Amino acid sequence: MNAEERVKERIAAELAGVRERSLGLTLRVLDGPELVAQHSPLMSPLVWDLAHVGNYEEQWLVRAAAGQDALRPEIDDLYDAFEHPRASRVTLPLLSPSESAAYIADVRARVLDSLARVRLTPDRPLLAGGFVYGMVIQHEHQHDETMLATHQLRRGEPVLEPLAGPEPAAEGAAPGPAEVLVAGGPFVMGTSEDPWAYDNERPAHVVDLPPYWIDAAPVSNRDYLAFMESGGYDHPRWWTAEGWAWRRRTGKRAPAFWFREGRGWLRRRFGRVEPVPPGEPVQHVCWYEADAYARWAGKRLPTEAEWEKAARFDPASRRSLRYPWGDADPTPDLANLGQRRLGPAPSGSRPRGASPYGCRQMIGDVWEWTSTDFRAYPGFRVFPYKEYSEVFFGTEYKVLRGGSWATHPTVARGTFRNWDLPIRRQIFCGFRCARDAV
Ligand code: AVJ
Ligand code: FE
Repeated sequence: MNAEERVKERIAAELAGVRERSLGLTLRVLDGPELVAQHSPLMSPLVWDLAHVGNYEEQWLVRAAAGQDALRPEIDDLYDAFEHPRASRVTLPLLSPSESAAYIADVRARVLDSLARVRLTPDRPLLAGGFVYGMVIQHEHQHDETMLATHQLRRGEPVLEPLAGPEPAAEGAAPGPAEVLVAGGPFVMGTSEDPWAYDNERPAHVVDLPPYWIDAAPVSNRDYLAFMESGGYDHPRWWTAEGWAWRRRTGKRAPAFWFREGRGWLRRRFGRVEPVPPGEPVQHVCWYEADAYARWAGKRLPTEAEWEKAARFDPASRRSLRYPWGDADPTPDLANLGQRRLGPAPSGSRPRGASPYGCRQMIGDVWEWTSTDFRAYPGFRVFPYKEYSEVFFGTEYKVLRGGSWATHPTVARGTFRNWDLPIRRQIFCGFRCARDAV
């Protein structure tokens, strides 16, 4: 088998895998009314996500990659994320669940049929290394993570089961330093080589940083409760002006999905109510809350560059690795990814997956807020369309790094950049802190 055939084999396997995942979040677990319902104004009806990933696949793999005619051009507008805000999608004449299932299967059959004939050669940048197929696979996995956030917001009986059993005891928190020191100096940020990297991760460029300390693990519920119990939500001194305005406007006093019972805290997760586990990384806090916690702790959020250097720079070889542990693909003992469990592992888990500096859980478990606005790297070029990244560049969105327990290994890597508004809490986000080394 030559290199092109190997890439095609991987593409076919990944297309099948991501579709299984999408069906397991929709048609296999919920009935029609639940699929078309709006579970939260923050989210699309699940049936919108399902047909949207099919329409995206039609546009990029049937039309652009294979050069075939459009199947259903008249529905492009319905599934255009820029035409209709999430809150209004429930009012559109969307395909029904069964029509959506038939449509995405129809698209998929054409994609598999044409994949055999498409040439993944370097003379067409869209196809080189299978890029556009990787883009469509990553797109569907990202929507699967979005659908998991919809499931988390949904009220009603639980329908999701973890793919793997409970976290094995041996993988639980191991003692390690609370913070690690990253020496000052340059490192290579981003990538020019990764064939499936998005335009916003490119190009590789040198960033020189002063020395800093960064937490070896994500902030836990125990840590966050200490902030809450010391009046963290009551004192404007820990909050930026915007953050305090958010705090006052919303009346929030705890992470999303937490509620008080007696003297303790419970949380609702995928329809199950349970005591808040102290050792788990805190999830469902917005950027303002993360930033306030960090100030209260005498620290700050890491910049995006600090996060990436701590995650993937190897001071011994002076190289930036693909992942904290090296260049090998993620496995369950290295990172908690891919919805294998329906939540993060205890803070401090998986020492084998640590970065050369000793930071654990940089990949998987929770998305980590950074202090940095989502902007283009120097030398950025739109590829292949400006609505993926470029239209979001500016000061509105904050960068999150590392992926969560819900992120698929094909999406999680040391250079991947996520972004969201600083008020958002429904995504699977947490944070770790940093501070200057003086
Ligand atoms: C990169 C997760 C912010 O969900 O808005 C999905 C990914 N882009 N469809 C998003 C995406 C187009 C994007 N994020
Ligand atoms: Fe999308």
